[in-house]
Amino acid sequence: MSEYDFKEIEKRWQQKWVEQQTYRVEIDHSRPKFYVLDMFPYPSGAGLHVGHPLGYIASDIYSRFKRQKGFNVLHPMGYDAFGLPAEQYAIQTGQHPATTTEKNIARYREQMDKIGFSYDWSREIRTSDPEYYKWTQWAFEQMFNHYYDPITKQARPISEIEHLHTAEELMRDYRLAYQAVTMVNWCEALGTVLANDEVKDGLSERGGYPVVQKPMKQWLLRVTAYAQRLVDGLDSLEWSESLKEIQRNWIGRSTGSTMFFPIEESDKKLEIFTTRADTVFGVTFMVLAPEHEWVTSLTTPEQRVEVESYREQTKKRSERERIADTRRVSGAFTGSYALNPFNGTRIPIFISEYVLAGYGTGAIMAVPAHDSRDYAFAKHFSLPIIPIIECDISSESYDAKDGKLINSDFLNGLEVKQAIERMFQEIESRGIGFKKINYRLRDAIFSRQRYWGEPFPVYYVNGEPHLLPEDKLPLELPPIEDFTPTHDGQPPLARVHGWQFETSTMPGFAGSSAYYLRYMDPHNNDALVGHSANEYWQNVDLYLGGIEHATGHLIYSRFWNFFLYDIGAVCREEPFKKLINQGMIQGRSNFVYRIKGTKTYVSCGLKESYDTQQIHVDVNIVRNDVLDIDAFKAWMPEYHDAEFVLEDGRYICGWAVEKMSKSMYNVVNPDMIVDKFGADTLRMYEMFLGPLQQSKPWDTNGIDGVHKFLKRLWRICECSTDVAPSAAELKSLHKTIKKVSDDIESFSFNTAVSASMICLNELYEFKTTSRELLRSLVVLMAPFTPHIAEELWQFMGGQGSVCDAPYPVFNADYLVEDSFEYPVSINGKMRFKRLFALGLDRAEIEREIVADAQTLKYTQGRPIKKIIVVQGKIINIVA
Ligand code: ANZ
Repeated sequence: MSEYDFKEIEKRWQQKWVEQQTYRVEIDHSRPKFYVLDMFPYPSGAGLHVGHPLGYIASDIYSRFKRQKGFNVLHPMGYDAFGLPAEQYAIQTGQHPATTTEKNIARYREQMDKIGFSYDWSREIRTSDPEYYKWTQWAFEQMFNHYYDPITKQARPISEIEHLHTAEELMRDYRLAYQAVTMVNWCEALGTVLANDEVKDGLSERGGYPVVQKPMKQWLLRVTAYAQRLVDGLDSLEWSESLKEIQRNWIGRSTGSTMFFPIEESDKKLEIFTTRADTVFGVTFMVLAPEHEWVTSLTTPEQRVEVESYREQTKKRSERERIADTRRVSGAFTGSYALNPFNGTRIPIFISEYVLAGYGTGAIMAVPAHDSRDYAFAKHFSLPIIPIIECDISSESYDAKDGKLINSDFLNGLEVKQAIERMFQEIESRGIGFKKINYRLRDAIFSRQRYWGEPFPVYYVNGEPHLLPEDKLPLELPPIEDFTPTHDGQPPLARVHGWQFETSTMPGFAGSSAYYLRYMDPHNNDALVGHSANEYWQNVDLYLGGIEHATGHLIYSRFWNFFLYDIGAVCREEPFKKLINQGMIQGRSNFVYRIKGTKTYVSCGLKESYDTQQIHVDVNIVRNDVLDIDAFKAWMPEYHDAEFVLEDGRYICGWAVEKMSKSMYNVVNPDMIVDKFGADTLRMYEMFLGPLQQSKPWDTNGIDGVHKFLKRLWRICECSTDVAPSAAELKSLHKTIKKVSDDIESFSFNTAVSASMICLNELYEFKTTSRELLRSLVVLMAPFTPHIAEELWQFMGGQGSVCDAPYPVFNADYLVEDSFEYPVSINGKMRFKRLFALGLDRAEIEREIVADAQTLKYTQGRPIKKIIVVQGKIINIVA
């Protein structure tokens, strides 16, 4: 063997893996399956930076580890290829999104290939591929043709109830994919609907154009039907408690009452939702959402102008802004009154934006004494505030749910919790309302007025939607040239001559909702996933991805999968058993310091003596915070004739941890690291950076250490011989086997790497040459550094690929200690330590310790009065 030539080795093994189809997996009933999935990437134009592969490396290590442990591991990869950025880019440049997506995918693939992942690429999927989105369209059609039966708590064919309802009712209340008029953020200038986070203060984030709330017909998915199952299912999942809590809050289950308040001089009754029915004697006004459908009929002629102008104003604000803004108090009086159903008190009815149209019934009974928003409103409009719990409300409301009730007729004297229970009965027995469970979760808007997404397999006859028959799927996205909306605000597909289908397309989450299933059986023409493939692979055992998907993707895909489960298309209800969120890799930026108004740059340690300006410098021309001066001069024309004030002959840069981004010149490209140090070093180093689940800065400074480790591994294996391992060597190895495998199981990859390093150091101290031992070490390293492991495995006579070398089995016997380092205490003071074999008897230990030079030193020649030896624990000497 020779030098560790990582370039040659990595290239050769990557080729071999392809030729030998090392990572291809098939159903194999003789082995247990294990499914490891990465959240597939959206292939953006910028390519991967070192932060992206962090999760991929971790899941790759886990996959390889499981494979060595005897599992049949499914570890696929693909692309979330539809989406907005490609379309925005198309609008700007005229390049078709299909073309740019293709290009970006090729770049991603090239970058990933260099890192040595064990993906089975024969299973690759792309959401924009008609063969794939056929199944997205198919699922949509199934949802259209099913409803949720609350009795059996599952989806049922719509045909079962079709004869009981009108087409409108089926659409409004039953179909799981349905059309409805909803409020959208409409931007006239851009001619499009915007997502909530694309709107800031009533203006579009891009361009700053006015955005108004506008009712528009949209496709929706009835996710709310599954709200309870989405909550309940969480208990069975191995997800972090914090992630589960995010989902619980998002679903927002709350138990309360629906109550009806008669309207004065009318036979109508206003329906409200409250979680505090016990406060009904403290109601001093009612509030409707400005969009509530009764606003017009309740508004008296005198109030019309005020109410209409208020409604006009609120149209400008998105719901999110309305929730976020708790300080601003505004509203308008409708002129009408409701009557308290318990005591007949007249209650004025207002409208205000703090009541949201989409939650509960869009109407509330306001109790200013015990709700802070109601309190602020009452103060603003000088409305009465009646406490119904003993408390002080002189400066703020008392919102807590405890205390004794007052001013409340038959509830007086009860504790709040008792009063709430009592009210559930009272409301029902008096026919005023009923107990009701509400969810904050909303049905998901499923259409976008855009081009680059799945077309809906829907055509219209007299405005009625009809489905394209299943055997005609996929309905392919037609090619177009102009990606902007039409002048009357229609989506781009409206421009396509002869296009007779729905013109909006499906949103980003459509294609990612069931992709994990397709990997099980990617080439099946008859089903999203065939029965036998699904029975074998079941669901994802380990899912790795970013926490930013906690609500969107991870709610939608659970919903989608629950539905497929209900209709018998899949065998598992939950898609992702265990989920790990990897932390973010932040950038570590570097700075140079320019003396203001000059071309002179001062090294960091000297900058205080000058009036300087801090400037970002490309981290790729800095090494261990030392600037490569020539590279700096060549970096940009303005630095060409730069001059420097150095420290010890070097220019030291300042640094800070910031988001990894192009504008801060702190983006580190994995290709560059692979080029310089090799993929194995990159893989190991990314894991070494710190705990997987925590965010941490990328810091290329430490990479040499890891690279050196691999060189030493190389060298020690190079000199391997046939000798049998010693007990000490075996102990070091087995300690490491235990540590590394336990750490991988608990996703503590950084400590696994350190343990391997410690082991190698020990083996160097032992001057180990045992091939048998080193082979085990190489197998242990293989998940982290597969290329060098393959090479060394072969070199040391291993059979087949190291990927299939069985994982070394930990043997505790090697760890049994045969000696003990005794603490020696003299006259009650711990003085030194001394090693004795554990088999040694007390008399022998006494004899040796008395003669020990250290003992003589600490007793200063005084006679020894007593020696107490506690075997395996301590030696006490009195002198
Ligand atoms: C009377 C009351 C008295 C309320 C009181 C609270 C405290 P959660 O837990 O989030 O479900 N509410 C109902 N619908 C609303 C809507 N569309 N927009 C804004 N607020 C709405 O909260 C339910 C409570 O939020 C309900 O109980 C209602 O105010 C308000 F001392 O009714 B409560």
